[in-house]
Amino acid sequence: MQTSWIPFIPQSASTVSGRVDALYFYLCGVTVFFTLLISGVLIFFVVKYRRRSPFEIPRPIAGSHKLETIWSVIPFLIAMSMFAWGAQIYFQNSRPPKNAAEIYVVGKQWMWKIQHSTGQREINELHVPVGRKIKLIMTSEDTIHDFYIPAFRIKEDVIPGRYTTQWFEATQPGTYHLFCAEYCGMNHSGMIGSVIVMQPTEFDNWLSGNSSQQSPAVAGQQLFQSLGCVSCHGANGEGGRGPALAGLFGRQVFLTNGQTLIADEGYIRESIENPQAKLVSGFGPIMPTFQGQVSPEQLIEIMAFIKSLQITNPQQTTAPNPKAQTPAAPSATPAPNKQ
Ligand code: HEC
Ligand SMILES: [Cu+2]
Repeated sequence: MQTSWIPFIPQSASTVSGRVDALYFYLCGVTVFFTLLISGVLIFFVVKYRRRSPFEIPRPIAGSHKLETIWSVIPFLIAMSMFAWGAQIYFQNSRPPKNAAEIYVVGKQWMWKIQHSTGQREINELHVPVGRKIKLIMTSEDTIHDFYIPAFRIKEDVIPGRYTTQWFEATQPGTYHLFCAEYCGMNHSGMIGSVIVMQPTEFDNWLSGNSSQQSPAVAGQQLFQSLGCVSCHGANGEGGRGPALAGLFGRQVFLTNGQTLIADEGYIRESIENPQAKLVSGFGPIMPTFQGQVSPEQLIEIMAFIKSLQITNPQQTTAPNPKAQTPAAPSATPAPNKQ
């Protein structure tokens, strides 16, 4: 593992890490500047206004509106510059680009389980190509964990019963630290791993090296049948007693209570575990709950199947790595049925 030329600062190896560092140096610069300024002025005044005779009475100070305005407005502007700069990086970091390749992460005491969209699985290791946008969709099987890659300057909580995402684009091949950054029990300190950034061609070879594995979308399709979802949603998610699921992901959903929302991972999970919570307009509360019947990893597979039912979207076909995309063609037809 390489380190950076500045002590204590991890190597910088993603497209956002330079921006995070710039903000960090700005904060340090402001802090150092004012520390020196204030202590310098303090020492200067101590000497200049020292008491020279025991009977000396200083001139009373009436106050100055001009000075007070200056020392309020300047710090305010500096604080706002920190806020605006930080918010900008935060927004950029928290909105994964649409064409990013998806990788699923499940945290568990005390390991990271990772699955690529081709079905390739790994534990405590994350292989990614250099120069491609990667979106991590993360959940936990037990307690709260936190997926932290210092060299990429990204860090996000991984929460049971919820999906959180983060994204990055690695800029340099190499091996980097992966940590759990949320105390999660006895072996928390052992919940570490490595991120291996490879050249795209090398990565593609690695990814296809174990092609016997089933992709999450295909496994999800089998669950969709064995759990009986097909009886209401149709074998290809075309709908029936339940709403059509093709094209659901990212689409607007109208609810019985008049509200609308965009179907994301969290909504789909809730629809499966607690279907009565948000009823789709035009349908009754007939869907049974599947809470406790599907593991977090199976939920991810069902989700991958529902996503593979997307209606053709031109942006998907221009994704940099068709292999890392959903195995089923991004169209209204389902993943190839293996049975
Ligand atoms: C008894 C019929 C039935 C079964 C079985 C069933 N569903 Fe549903 N499902 C419905 C109905 C009706 C709705 C709409 C009302 C609601 O939101 O609960 C729905 C809603 C949904 C939604 C939200 C759809 C939208 O347009 O927002 C998802 C996702 C979903 N179901 C997935 C599943 C999955 C996955 C399974 C199998 C594990 C399953 N369903 C099993 C009837 C069913
Ligand atoms: Cu942990």
